Amino acid sequence: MSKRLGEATLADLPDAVVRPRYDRRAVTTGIVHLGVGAFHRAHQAVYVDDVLAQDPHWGIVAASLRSPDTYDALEPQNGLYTLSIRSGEGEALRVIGSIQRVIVAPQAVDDLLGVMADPRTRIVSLTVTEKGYCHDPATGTLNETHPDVVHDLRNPHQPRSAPGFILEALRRRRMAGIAPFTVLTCDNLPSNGRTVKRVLTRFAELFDPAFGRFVADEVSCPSTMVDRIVPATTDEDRQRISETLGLSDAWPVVTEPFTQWVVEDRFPQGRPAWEKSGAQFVADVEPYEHMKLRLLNGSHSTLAYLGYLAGYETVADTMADGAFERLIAGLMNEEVTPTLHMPADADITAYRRALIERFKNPALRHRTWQIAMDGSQKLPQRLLGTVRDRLRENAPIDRLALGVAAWMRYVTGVDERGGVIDVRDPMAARLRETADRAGGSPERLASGLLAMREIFGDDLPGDPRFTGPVGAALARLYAQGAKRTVAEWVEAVRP
Ligand code: CS2
Repeated sequence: MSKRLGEATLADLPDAVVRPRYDRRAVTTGIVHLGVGAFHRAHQAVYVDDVLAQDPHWGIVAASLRSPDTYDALEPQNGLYTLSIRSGEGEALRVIGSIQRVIVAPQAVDDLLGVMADPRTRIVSLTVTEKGYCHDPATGTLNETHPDVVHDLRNPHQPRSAPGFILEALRRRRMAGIAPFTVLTCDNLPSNGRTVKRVLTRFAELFDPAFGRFVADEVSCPSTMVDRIVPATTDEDRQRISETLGLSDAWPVVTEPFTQWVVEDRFPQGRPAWEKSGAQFVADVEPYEHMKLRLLNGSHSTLAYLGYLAGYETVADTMADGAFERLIAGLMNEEVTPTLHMPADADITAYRRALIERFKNPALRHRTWQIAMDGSQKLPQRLLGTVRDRLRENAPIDRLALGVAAWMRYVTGVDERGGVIDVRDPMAARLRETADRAGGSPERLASGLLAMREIFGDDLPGDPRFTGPVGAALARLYAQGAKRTVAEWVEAVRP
């Protein structure tokens, strides 16, 4: 395949491929996005693409905070890339044009800060994953000893972290008398807007108390619930999509038909009319966020650890095992749903039913290994918050405990056949040391991991109603492996 997807070749696309219906040269930048991964490109960038024909002031300049990979792929394509929507029924392709330019932050700090400080930029949005907020996952407060925080406090004009970039850009705007942009976090954190505000305020305060007060009083950080399953793109996806396009696309993104975005409507500098592309604007996102983090992501992580240990490569493969499907249905219906307090118009039953089908989507090869990443940052909001709510009611937590135990078994770095697990986690080294010290004893492993307060907080490690079921589940996983444990667990806890 010789020709590349780009402005010059858009006209060569087959008719079935949807493409931008607006003049990209007329688009101006209104949004700077930090963390230009596959999720952003299959979610927010699509909502923006939908509105640019009516309102061209919201183009995106997207930054990678670390790797140049996305820049290398998209720059020769003028920022264009293909969105593939896949299900058992087939594949639909659409070229997205809302990303005007990609910046590799470490190589172009001033370029990025310049666009962030430009008065035309009214929103800075983020998908930097849980670990990108430099916070303590159990408490949601800034981790003041985080190496990037220490670095950025010493070198405020040359930041490395997402909060460091935001603060330096806000400082420059403030000096120039330009109103702050709205900070829009699109990561799966609990109360994500409030969390990012807390982190930014504390970080600013460490520079200067007056700056801390300015951030607290003047910077709007609406919370959002984002939902779309976007597995990492594979070489097979690249090849298949490029063949259909008749042009090569170095980095298409592949996703499911489902998409949801619930946003708090607090944008003092204005915002795109995203409601026209299906976003829901509400006064309080928290109930939706809880629903999504606990039902979807809690199930996802449980499936990822147990499924990986059982030898299943993808979520769909794991769900094809009936015992795993029953476990997840039971987790959602019996243990998670009673902790949710939803507005009357939200249909949890329909959401749960749709989730089971989404997890089973045979066309999405979502690897259990991918979801298993960064568990230390994910467990608190996905499983442990639910555990706390259940314990407050003295309600059983057997399935939640099995999920936590599976994470413990997984982070030992050795699978059930003695093979190595590539554990990716900012705390991987400590997790590994703890596992090594436990020397194969499930009791010692559980107590070593439970001592990590930044994950389990100060309450759970001392609560036998939590440590008991987790210890029992872990012992079972060691004794008989994940597959048999799940099969027996489903029978044992059947209501
Ligand atoms: C997944 C999420 O990788 C993960 O941890 O649970 O990325 C999940 O696919 C999205 O939150 C779905 O909206």
